[in-house]
Amino acid sequence: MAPTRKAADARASKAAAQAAPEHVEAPFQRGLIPAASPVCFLDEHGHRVEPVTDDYDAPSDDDVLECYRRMVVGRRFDTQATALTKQGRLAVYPSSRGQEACQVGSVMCIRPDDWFFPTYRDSVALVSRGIDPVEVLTLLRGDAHCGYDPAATRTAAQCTPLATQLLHAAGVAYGERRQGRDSVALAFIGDGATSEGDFHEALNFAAVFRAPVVFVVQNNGWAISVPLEKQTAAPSLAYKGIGYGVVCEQVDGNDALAVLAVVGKAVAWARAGRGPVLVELHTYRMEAHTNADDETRYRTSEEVEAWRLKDPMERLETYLRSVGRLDDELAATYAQEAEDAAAELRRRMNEDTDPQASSMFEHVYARPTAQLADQRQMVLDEIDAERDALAGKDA
Ligand SMILES: Cc1ncc(C[n+]2csc(CCOP(=O)(O)OP(=O)(O)O)c2C)c(N)n1
Repeated sequence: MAPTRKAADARASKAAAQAAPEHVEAPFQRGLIPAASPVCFLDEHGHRVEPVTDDYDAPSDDDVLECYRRMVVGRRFDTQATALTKQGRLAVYPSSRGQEACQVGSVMCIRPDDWFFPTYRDSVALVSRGIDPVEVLTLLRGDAHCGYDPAATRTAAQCTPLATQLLHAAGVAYGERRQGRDSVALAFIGDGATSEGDFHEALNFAAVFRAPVVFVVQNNGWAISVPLEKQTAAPSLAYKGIGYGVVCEQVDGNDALAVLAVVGKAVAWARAGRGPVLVELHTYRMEAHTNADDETRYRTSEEVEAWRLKDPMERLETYLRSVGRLDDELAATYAQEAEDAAAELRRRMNEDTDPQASSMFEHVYARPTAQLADQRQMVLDEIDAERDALAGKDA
């Protein structure tokens, strides 16, 4: 017999209560209101500063070092993927360069049995989550909707329709809770996509049903050529949670320590059954929107240069060297690991694949609609006709 909603809710509350670690108090002493300025532990040069709030403990240097290692591997993956577009081996690539602390730091805060809902921009996060880099790039090569198994990896396909993944995240997180599990969902979104209705619906649903979702906005200042000031008049995107009763915070997204501290606490809060959290990470997209975009048409080189000086990796390297956790030898080891991974990626991406056109119709619906079946047949007929035409020419 199907469990009643009341019984499922009771089970979910019990699981959440059991999961609640004692040290999880209100993450934000100010209630729903985010800090007046972005939370940071490092200044722009990588030196420790007094935190703007005492709501967060600094992460351990072990975690910070691991974050740095993954960021080194992630950045090398990113430059390799961009190179593959120039070699005709990738159809399109939206670079993560400059956003490594956001992506790696956030993903480090979730467990393998948690869910992750990435956008097209978040390939470095997927690699950091341990997904095979070639499977990460399958979508962007145009071979399939998704190269990895979303159920096995508990990672949704990279989402291109803006903000739709947030509704999936809210639904999955709520479902986990109803089934008495303490898994959370981490969902990424860009600044531009916060103008989509789906963003607001997802926040509202998650707040009302206390779904354990951590919404992370990577505010990189631009939605292709649309700057943030044309996107919103809000003082910070984090404020958008307040109207829905979602606790929110804003963070320096180029400070890996701050990302680890705040997203870590947000995940613990959601896991403890206290509802969703909205975290805005202030960062910058260092490259064009994708390899198909020319960013010099809408932003100045002075702006890009100003952000280059706040590079998340250089700041982290300065910090780790200052506390004696990184030296030239260890840095060279990480660089070699990244280089080896890039060489292996290059080798594998240079192998030809043989994707079947009809496969794009698979895994769209559990039961294909009549319209989808018609479209599939149309594509197969076109391919047959093309083959016949070519055979005629050769004859
Ligand atoms: C529903 C929808 N509308 C429009 C687009 C076209 N589009 C693709 S990316 C993009 C900009 C998104 O900017 P942002 O959310 O800031 O993310 P970023 O690319 O900067 O990471 C737009 C408008 C789309 N993919 N989906």
